[in-house]
Amino acid sequence: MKMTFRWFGEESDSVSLQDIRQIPGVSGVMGFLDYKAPGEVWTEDEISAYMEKVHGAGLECEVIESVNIHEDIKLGLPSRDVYIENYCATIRNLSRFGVKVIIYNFMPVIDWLRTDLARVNPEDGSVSMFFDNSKVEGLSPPDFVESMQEGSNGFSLPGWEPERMAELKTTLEQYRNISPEMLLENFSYFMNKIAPVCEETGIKMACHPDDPSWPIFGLPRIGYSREWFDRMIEACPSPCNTLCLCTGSLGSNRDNSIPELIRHFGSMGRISCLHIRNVKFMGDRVFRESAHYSGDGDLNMLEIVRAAAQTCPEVYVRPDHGRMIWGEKGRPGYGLYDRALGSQYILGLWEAVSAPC
Ligand code: DNO
Repeated sequence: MKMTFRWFGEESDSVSLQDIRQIPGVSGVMGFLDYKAPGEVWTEDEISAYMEKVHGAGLECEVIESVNIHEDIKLGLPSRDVYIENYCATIRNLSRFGVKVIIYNFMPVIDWLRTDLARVNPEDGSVSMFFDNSKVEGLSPPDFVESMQEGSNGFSLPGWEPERMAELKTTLEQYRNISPEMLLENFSYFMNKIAPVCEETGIKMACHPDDPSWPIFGLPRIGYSREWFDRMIEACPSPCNTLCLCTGSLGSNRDNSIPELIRHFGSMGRISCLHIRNVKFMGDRVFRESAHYSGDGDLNMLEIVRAAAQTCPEVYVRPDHGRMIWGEKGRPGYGLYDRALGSQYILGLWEAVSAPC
């Protein structure tokens, strides 16, 4: 297992590489070029500049999160072939700099979604992200964006960037006739086209689940259950077709047992990355993102870590979304303190479950 930390780059992160380097047991970052639009080639010069900084700080960058998929690929439009070619060029370029895994998602239009980015937890004054499904029911994404912008204190969610939002109405229209089955076919087309390049370069693709893990806004979704992920793997059996199993995303749906999912896909060799975070349910499809500690949320971290240590011991891990604590201000979910605490908790569990009896 390698413990890593997400890093958005110097201009876009309140956390520095040195901060990350000082967290015990964290050996690298899950890296990102935040200025690249979906569909663009990541050039060698751009990757090299980013890697120089990370390596200069004494950290590794073997995982990239994310190289986002152009909407035309998900929609299966004829123009997808150009974007798939670009994707292949990016895979080749990243592999030249020691990247081993690329995380991505196949969610139409939006990435992860919360209805409150900064909800104060009354019992201790910490601040969590929060989701209440009744707040999105009956809303369309444009209504939702408007309500988020009002309440987001200037923060934006990844996937909700202004350029994407400008195209939103047209994109939504294009998805009207796309069923989940068609989305799966478009996934299969994409994955089977890039698989030879992944195999030649040794790169694994790691699909991030839908978050929250059920269909929303009437958009088709295929990444939220064991059944769908089984079908995604069947659609492209190449060993490069793997998952970034996010405990908080899949755990938002109470039908998913996270330790069971890890054992299932881990023993098939299909988990390259784990995002570990906890959720606390406050009703059906209502939850807040809690501290990583099992006692603070509804997921059993000991069983999660045990399942991972037993079935995918080589996995890349990062502590996912933390709360804002100790007065910290940062990107929602991506402050330093709570995630650093989470990393130590996960490392402790990992050490304990791996110790010989
Ligand atoms: C949320 C993240 C996601 C993830 C993408 C992968 O905090 O885990 O935004 O990076 O879905 O493409």
